Amino acid sequence: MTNTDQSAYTLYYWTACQQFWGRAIGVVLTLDEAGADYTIREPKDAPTGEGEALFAHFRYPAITLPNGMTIGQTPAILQILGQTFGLAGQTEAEQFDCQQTVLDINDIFSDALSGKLADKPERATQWFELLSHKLKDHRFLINDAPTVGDFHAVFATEWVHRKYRTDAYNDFPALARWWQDICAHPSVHKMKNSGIAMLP
Ligand SMILES: N[C@@H](CCC(=O)N[C@@H](CS)C(=O)NCC(=O)O)C(=O)O
Repeated sequence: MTNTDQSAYTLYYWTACQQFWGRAIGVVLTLDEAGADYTIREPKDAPTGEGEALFAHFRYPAITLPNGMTIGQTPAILQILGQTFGLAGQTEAEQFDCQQTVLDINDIFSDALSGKLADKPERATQWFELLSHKLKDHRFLINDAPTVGDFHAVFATEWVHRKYRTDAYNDFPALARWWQDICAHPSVHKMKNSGIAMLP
């Protein structure tokens, strides 16, 4: 990360990620993994031109890309960055899988946040079985290296632990192994030891 306004990417998120990483977790991990040149600023600093106002510029993260466009919606941002940096699968099949996986993960996050996982543990089991299946033949969710799917899953898992169960993956050995591996991955290890809270 740099602190100049000349960065190729400018991410806008609450507190400029000085107090918590929150929904920016996957985006920041992706930028770090790629070694991208980026700055994080507060939402009040986001562009307010006509185009930006049209995409409901009150929910963040949003990111200004090197081409000058400012984009919102976390899964869309992850998709763009993943494609740009080769962190969204290598083969066509992996890339398609990665697109679905990011949205699956987003649903798991929503179910955790809304209390649906706690209300219906069988739903949690279905999700965790699906993720375990994705891990059947490789170390991370799409292949043997982390992708935007894994980085977004760090965010979702933090919410699963907070709103459902801290031992949620204990009955799912592949998922428990994945969590250990992704937490030991350098960009994730750095974030989790940053002194900044993962969630608000
Ligand atoms: N669908 C959007 C939702 C973004 C969102 O709700 N962000 C929250 C912070 S994590 C926010 O900015 N909330 C402020 C508000 O809703 O006014 C995404 O996935 O990025």
